[in-house]
Amino acid sequence: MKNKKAEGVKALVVGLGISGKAAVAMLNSEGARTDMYDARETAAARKLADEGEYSHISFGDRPSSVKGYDLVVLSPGIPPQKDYVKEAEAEGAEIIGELELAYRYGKGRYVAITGTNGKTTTTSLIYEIFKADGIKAELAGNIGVAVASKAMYCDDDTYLITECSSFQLETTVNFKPAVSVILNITPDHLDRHGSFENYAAAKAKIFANQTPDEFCVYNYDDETCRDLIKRCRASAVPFSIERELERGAFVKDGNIVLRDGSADTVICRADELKIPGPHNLSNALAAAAAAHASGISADKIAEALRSFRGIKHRMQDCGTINGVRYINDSKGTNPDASIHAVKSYTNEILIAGGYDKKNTFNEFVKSFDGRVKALVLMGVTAPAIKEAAEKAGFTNIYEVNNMAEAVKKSSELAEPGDTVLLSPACASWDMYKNFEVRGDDFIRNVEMLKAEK
Ligand code: UMA
Repeated sequence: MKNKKAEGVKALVVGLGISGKAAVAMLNSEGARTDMYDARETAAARKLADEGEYSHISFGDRPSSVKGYDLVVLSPGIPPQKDYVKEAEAEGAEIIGELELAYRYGKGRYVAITGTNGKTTTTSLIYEIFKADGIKAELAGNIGVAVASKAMYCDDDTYLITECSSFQLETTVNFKPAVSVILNITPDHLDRHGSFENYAAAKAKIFANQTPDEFCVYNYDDETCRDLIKRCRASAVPFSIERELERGAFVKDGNIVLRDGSADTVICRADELKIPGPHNLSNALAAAAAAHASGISADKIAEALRSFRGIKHRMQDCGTINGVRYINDSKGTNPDASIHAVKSYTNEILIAGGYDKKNTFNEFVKSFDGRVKALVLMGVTAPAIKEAAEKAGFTNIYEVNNMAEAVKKSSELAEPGDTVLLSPACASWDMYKNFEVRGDDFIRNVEMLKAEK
């Protein structure tokens, strides 16, 4: 009979979305007694409670009780600073997140990827490389798949290629990936973490438990990454699009090169990549270094790098109408991500604005630099972006109420040869459930425009 690792454990799972549901399933299969709580009473949560063998479910401002738990498992969207979480801790509960739970009670080896931007692209690319080599691998994490839902069913030889957000890393304790990757760290989620230092510290937890027989791939071009890595005990593998390195991944004579000791291995030409922009070259170097550290051969890495076409909602080409290209970069959920997108095109009609994460927009507006012809704004941050743009001398600004108006206005403003770019520089949560729904709304409106023309 299966040895149940959580036999006798009394647990509370907080949040019943993608992560919470998987956490409940894992805890129950490992023999824990699991209570559940969600601020919102939804039909789905009710169904969970009615159909399962769960002990207790509560809804509302706080769980009905926080006493008597050994373990409280937080969904990533729940800040550990919440009063009731602190109270549960004071009552003796250990507080962890769903990633830590999956690591403790599940199986698999982890390649864990974090960074402010490029996580999803790099995670997908690493996954494609592993697949090209015939290695058992699963995509997991912030990419939209609860880690527990994969770690529960896989075997010890399966690689869990896991996208890790700062929210997920913040609540880890023992998490120890075989390979960690830090892509870049620029201000984001400051409303949740309180300061840039706290945010960077959450990201650094990705390598906190690693030892010299494991690898940490990091961006040598990013000062914060270089700084953080001083605290890392894993074997550090830098990558750079700016310089040749003594060790690691970089570009030499137009080739992507991996240097290991004195040996250089050419992977492929940088211009063979199908994903645009310098940031994607950086992502490709990170993926190549992570795959190489996992023992994958140069030709398999090259095969996947050459064929990878990118993913939905990240600078996704939605087609050309009357000579105007429409690009969906709904995943541009912070200024830095959108700066990369803005810098990848010219003659742009830019659609931006959304949920207020307390980011500033001065750098974002600076990146317009002759590339952006008109700015179409929507969402809560529209006034803040407008103010930053006007301060920088950019005045061709239009405010709209929704995506339909944004796409319509942009199509009226655009001339053949222009690019209409949705890259909001903000999360979507003021108007949408998530960035995918926002991107789908953009695509739907572009499709309607196509049908009209
Ligand atoms: N809830 C509460 N109290 C709160 C907040 C939320 O009870 O104070 C409840 C909600 O009512 C809801 C549930 O918690 O029922 C949602 O939990 P969640 O917000 O943690 O979301 P999940 O559905 O579990 O999805 C999470 C990640 N969401 C967040 O980090 C906000 C998903 O990342 C991730 O794909 C998924 O786990 C699987 O790992 C999304 C995201 O926006 C894409 N991530 C941020 C980003 O990329 O910038 C970090």
